[in-house]
Amino acid sequence: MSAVEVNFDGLVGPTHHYGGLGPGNLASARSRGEVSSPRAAAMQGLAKIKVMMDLGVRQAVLPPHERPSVAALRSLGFTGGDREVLENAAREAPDLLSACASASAMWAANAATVSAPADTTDGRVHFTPASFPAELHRTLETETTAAVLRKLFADPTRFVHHKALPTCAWLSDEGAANHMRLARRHGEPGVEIFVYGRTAREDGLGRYRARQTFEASAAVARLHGVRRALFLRQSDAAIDAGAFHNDVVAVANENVLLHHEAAFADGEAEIARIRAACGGGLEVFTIRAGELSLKTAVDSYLFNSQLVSLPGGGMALVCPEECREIPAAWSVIERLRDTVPLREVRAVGVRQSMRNGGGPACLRLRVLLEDGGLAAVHPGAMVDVALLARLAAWVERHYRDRLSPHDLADPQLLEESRAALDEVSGILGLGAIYPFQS
Ligand code: SUG
Repeated sequence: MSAVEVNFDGLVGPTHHYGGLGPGNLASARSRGEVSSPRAAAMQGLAKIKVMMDLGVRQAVLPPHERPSVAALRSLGFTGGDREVLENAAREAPDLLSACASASAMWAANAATVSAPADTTDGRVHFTPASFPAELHRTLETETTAAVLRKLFADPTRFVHHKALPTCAWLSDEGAANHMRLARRHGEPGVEIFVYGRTAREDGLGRYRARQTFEASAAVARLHGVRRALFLRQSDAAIDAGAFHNDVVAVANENVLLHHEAAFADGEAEIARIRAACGGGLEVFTIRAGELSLKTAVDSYLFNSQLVSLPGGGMALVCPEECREIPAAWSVIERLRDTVPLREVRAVGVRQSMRNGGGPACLRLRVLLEDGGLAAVHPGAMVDVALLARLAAWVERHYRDRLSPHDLADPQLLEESRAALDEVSGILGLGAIYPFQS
């Protein structure tokens, strides 16, 4: 089977702000309360998409979600008209307002876990939207994500959509940020690696509570009918250093695994298990703490680079700009150039997202599709140069240049946001997908 990878990037929404909402996410905690620029954030996301397209990688987009979610605030007991709901929430519970206004759906790597057709027993692509029981702002994403994925991947002969796992601490699931795939090539059967931080009965042992449970990972693997699934435990040291998702300390593509030596609980033993499961041809690049400390790995987000296959062969590493500014990170990349078959290295500036703990890889959901599957994807979401230009003009028209958490109660922001979303659902040909449109 031949297959291509399509990267579905989350479009940054008009309410992008710094709420300090991400547990164990050091950048998010540090940025809390700062003034954001939704326009710059959205443009940086589009610029990254352009870099990927120039490399020959297929790109698609996922729309932002409706924020602030007045419906969510109402479900928390705020009453009256929209303006009143926002005002009361801002006065009585500003953190709830921030959560209900978060543009976090931009981090599409968390939208769902996706299994490749070559890995599943029925040969279809399987999707399970993430449930995020640990964070209010993220659990609000699940319903819209599920609806959007069903629209984009509508053909039941090729795509299977599972319901998100029950929203409870035992089944804490944060999607593809804790999921990797290794195979000789995209189209060949592979090993899907599910990385978890704790088991259901553990309370989270370290400084930060692990976000993914083994039980959630195992349930997703079962639902998807993954033939060869491997479950690895994240190290507490990595979680405590700020690796709240596995994709902060490891990245995989085809037959290449790049990881920090402290990424997994049993270090060498876990790598041996991966080698045994994958058989020959696997290339593992272990970055030692002596070369790059865990702290510097988290500061630079080196492992949150996108490692992608190029159409002409070889791979590209699309890293955050921050890697260029941190000498230890850049020298790792320089060394990898000579060892991993890296034909291209590109540094992208996604600083607005990085300040909330979202690097290049967080902003995209990888979907492997065989040829027929690619043709079956909703065409309106596939990005070409014309769509990219339309999206840039749309951002310019609708997005604010500055936003502070105090602005979230501004009823005008709600209006602006709805106008922007109404237009983008039309641009992407998605029809009515938002509650305010019905
Ligand atoms: O879940 N940040 C996100 C970042 C997600 C990054 N994704 C991956 N690693 N794949 C999170 O912690 C911060 C929002 C705020 O503070 O306003 C936030 O939710």
